[in-house]
Amino acid sequence: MASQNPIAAASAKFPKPADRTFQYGTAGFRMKAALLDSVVYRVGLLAALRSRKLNGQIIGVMITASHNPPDDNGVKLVDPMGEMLEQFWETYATILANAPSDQALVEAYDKLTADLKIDTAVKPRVVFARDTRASGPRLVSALVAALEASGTEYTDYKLLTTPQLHYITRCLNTKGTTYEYGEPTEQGYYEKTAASFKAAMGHKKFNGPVTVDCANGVGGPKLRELIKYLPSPSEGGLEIKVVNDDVVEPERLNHQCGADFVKTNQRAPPSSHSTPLARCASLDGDADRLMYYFVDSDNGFHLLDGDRIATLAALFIGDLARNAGLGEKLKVGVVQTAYANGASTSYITQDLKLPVVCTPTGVKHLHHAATKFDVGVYFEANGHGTVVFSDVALKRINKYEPQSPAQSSSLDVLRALTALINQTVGDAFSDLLLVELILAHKSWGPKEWDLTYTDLPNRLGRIEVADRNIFKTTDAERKLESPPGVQAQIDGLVGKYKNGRSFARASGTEDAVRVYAEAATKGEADDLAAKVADVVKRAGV
Ligand code: 16G
Ligand code: MG
Repeated sequence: MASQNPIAAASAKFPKPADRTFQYGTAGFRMKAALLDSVVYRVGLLAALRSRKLNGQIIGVMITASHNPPDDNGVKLVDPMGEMLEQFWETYATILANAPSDQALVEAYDKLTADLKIDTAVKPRVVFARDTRASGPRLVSALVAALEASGTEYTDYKLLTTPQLHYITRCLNTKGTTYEYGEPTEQGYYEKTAASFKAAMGHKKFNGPVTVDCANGVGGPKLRELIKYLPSPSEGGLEIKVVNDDVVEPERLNHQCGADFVKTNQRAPPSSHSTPLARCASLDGDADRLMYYFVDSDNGFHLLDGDRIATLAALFIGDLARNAGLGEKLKVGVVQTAYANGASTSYITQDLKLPVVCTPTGVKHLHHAATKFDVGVYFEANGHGTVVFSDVALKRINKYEPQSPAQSSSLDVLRALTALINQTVGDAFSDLLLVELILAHKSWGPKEWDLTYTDLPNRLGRIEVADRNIFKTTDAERKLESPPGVQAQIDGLVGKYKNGRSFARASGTEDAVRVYAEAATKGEADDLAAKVADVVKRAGV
């Protein structure tokens, strides 16, 4: 009898809304929180299957909707090394989420167990955390119901940033091995981050404070916690001013603040009263994205986005490797998406003389490509990203005997950075500290950073069409292969603009097609974007 099956019995408490089809998108399931209970329950089952399939390695589950409005929520899985869920399993997530009844769910679960040859004798293990959304605790109960019904051992890490959960997942799975990543606790995260920051800082001075807008999300209280572990300004440490850290009024989350607000509106949050040339940064709602910005002496706003963080990190790490005597032995490369400003790509290839790879949108694609380099710097323009060091690179960095005091000091900084930078996923905290260290080492303010190259004017548009799925891309989303003929029209338009570049792709998170265009002047970029949008509209009816 189905009702005696614990999975079916618990599922009955979290019925699937009949009229909905769910899809594991670019970063998990994300929608209005009211619709998510059945989805979270089923993701809990999938986490159990995934852990069993991987011989009881620990899987992470994060409940967050990142930069989305307070009424939304979402859920995503973290693989044992702290990476995003292996792509193939997204299909299984979608299958479980859409099983129309409790009985159909049990059948789908059993079928996956059989098809994937999962050993049911293995005890699954899962850890989970959530951001500050009001719906979080309710969704946690759906998750716990699934973990109990599937006989899973679990630990609730309560409130964490997304990158903290990725960190803890990797620590747990590497504990006691030669790849031990750190202490699998929130405190362990702060201690590791603070110790490596201090080591990388040396005796460098920070030129004034950095103000961090925490999007009124989980990043606020967690950043305040991290600060307790960092050297204080009176000890020569960095002064971090925390703003927009109200997590008591849930409706303030991501409202008129945060990384997405700044990137989309190309302006500071209205709450910001920054003085000229002061460094400002914004996190998103789960602290895995970072944006920098400043106003100049004429009150002009300057955004320093993910492309800027990537170029700054690549410049600094490339120099460090050379100065440490490891220039020939460490292949540094940069990974971007089609959204990267063309000027940043030219700067990396022509000035920094480093290779650039372009991948489709979404952290998992960039991360994967970055692991192919000894040192892979990857960032999306929207501020998601990190730097990953391969095992070979880590060995070389740790074993190398410096040949001079100058080599030795560069090597010390490089070693500290390998520990500071979160290797599992982009982490706004470690990215923030990395940027601050680089600026201090170079004695640069935001203006010097901004002057490394000049962005090409650009425009991003959003077009609603009847069915976005007809827009299929190739060449890392830079070209449309369907509908037929559309790419030729875009090419024809692009050819008419100096430094013109444009592409259209279906969003992975919203029901829309996005159009990006850049050109030599703002007017031309706007014009090109509008014309390409027209082509998309006509093709999409
Ligand atoms: C998700 C992705 C982000 C990507 C964005 C694109 C992760 C953790 N997040 O937020 O990397 O830039 O989707 O959204 O992978 P779009 O497909 O709607 O343009
Ligand atoms: Mg996020």
